[in-house]
Amino acid sequence: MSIVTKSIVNADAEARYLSPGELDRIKSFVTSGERRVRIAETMTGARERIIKEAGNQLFQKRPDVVSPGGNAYGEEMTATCLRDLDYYLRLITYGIVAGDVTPIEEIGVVGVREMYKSLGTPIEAVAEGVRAMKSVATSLLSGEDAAEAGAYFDYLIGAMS
Ligand SMILES: CCC1=C(C)/C(=C/C2=NC(=C\c3[nH]c(/C=C4\NC(=O)[C@H](C)[C@H]4CC)c(C)c3CCC(=O)O)/C(CCC(=O)O)=C2C)NC1=O
Repeated sequence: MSIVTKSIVNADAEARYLSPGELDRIKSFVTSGERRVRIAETMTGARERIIKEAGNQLFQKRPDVVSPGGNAYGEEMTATCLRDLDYYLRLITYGIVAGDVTPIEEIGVVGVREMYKSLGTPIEAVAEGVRAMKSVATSLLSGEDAAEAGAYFDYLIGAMS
């Protein structure tokens, strides 16, 4: 849910007008809209490069995950691992457009620990992959855009740590 929908739902539940604070938050959401959409466009357009380079960085840092016995060992498992990175990059673009981490949280964070535990996937290595995506993605963005996007990656990394 975006901040607009959320504020309206909350206000209507109390049959009241939007408060000055809510209008303020909506204002900053609207003013930052063009920038957030631009960031999402850049990241969406560069998704293949971001995933590929981040994957290379991850496997260099954590060769164990792609070695015999590793969770991402073998062509098929490595592809599944990169697919997970792609999932997370997609969720981050949702968050950036919504101006809110809720889509990332609801789709990709709730229950993630248990999920990776049951799959035998080391979650700290997934977080390392997200960190690598952050570094590749932010290198494609200007300073202010990089800082804005970085916050969403940081949220996800924090949720996995
Ligand atoms: C959009 C929300 C969403 C997420 C996040 C998601 C994750 C997800 N990753 C999975 C598997 C997997 N995930 C990985 C990922 C990795 N292994 C490693 O060692 C690396 C550190 C890491 C890559 C960064 C691997 C290798 C598997 C396959 C494990 C197996 O089948 O044994 C599975 C099990 C089912 C499947 O194989 O598709 C799910 C559900 N699915 C979703 O719908």
